[in-house]
Amino acid sequence: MPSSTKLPRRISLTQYLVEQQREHGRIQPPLRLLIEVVARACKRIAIAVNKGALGDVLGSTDQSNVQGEVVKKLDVIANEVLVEANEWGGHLAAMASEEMDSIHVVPNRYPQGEFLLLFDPLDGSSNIDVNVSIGTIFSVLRKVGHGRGVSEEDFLQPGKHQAAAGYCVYGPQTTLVLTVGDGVAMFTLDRETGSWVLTEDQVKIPQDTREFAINMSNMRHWAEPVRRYIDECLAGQEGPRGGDFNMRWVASMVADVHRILTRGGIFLYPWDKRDPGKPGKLRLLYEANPMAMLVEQAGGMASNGAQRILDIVPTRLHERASVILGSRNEVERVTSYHRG
Ligand code: AHM
Ligand code: MG
Repeated sequence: MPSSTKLPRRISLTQYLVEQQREHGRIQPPLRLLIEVVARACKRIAIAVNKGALGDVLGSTDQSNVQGEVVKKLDVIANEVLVEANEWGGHLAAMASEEMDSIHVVPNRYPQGEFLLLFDPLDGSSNIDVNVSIGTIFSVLRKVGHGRGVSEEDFLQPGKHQAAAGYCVYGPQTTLVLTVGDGVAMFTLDRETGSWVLTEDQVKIPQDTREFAINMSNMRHWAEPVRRYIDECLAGQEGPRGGDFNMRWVASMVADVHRILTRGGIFLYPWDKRDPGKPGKLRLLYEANPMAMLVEQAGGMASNGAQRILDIVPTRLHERASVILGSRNEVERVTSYHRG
């Protein structure tokens, strides 16, 4: 008898989502469609990122965005890809993006759905031209009121109400990381077949870590609790922590958070004294919230020093937040220094 060759069981993103729908009842078909459309858009962005100089996608435009930052060509391309891919499917009411001053309501010619999609189309913009990992971050909310009208106010929900969140990192591998509220799953893009393959499920962040990520050049501006925490890490074996710490800073939040989800660590982009009225650098709704949901779903912690990031009630679409996230015991330590 010929022995049968068994193919390794590969679970695709579609299959994972169908199982989330069918077996766990966690998501409904419109949310499944939404996530698949975002994932498909990320594939297109990955192709543009990979082409680099050959695709004439590097460099800056002559515009700046609502945050006053110079807009790179890939920021614009990624934003357009995400908007175009998502506006016609009937699953969305509106979108918001780091690269758009105000919300983009689904045009009247398309049916309107119950979800709101928020994204940073190309995070880590300073790394685009130097061939270092960058990514797309996204967050999904439910529109609370019924009827066709949708306004910026509908987006001002605390992160704990996110229906799904994730990011795609364009690095040596293209990886989609997703939560629909049932843990964190990672999918690697198989370039030959064009499909997202589940390569990690129920990701768990180790509770302890000896690795921190922070932009050290801002040290002189930090608040006392952050300074104390990093000083203690730097003191190493001879200091109060009794052990050496390592520093890693990619300057792409997606890449830094991906490392933390993979092997633990703590990431800080805290409030600092340069502009005291500004809560931090990173944007709450489409950077801090989706990352906080992923980190919490993986057993980690995400705080702004005073409260859980997912509990912050936003007052503005492009609001910023102080961000401290990652391995639970280290984030807990930094927040205890803030309380002290
Ligand atoms: P961006 O969305 O304009 O790319 O800015 C966000 C990025 C994060 O990815 C990263 O953590 C941080 O800004 C890097 O800041 P810095 O330039 O201070 O290193
Ligand atoms: Mg960005």
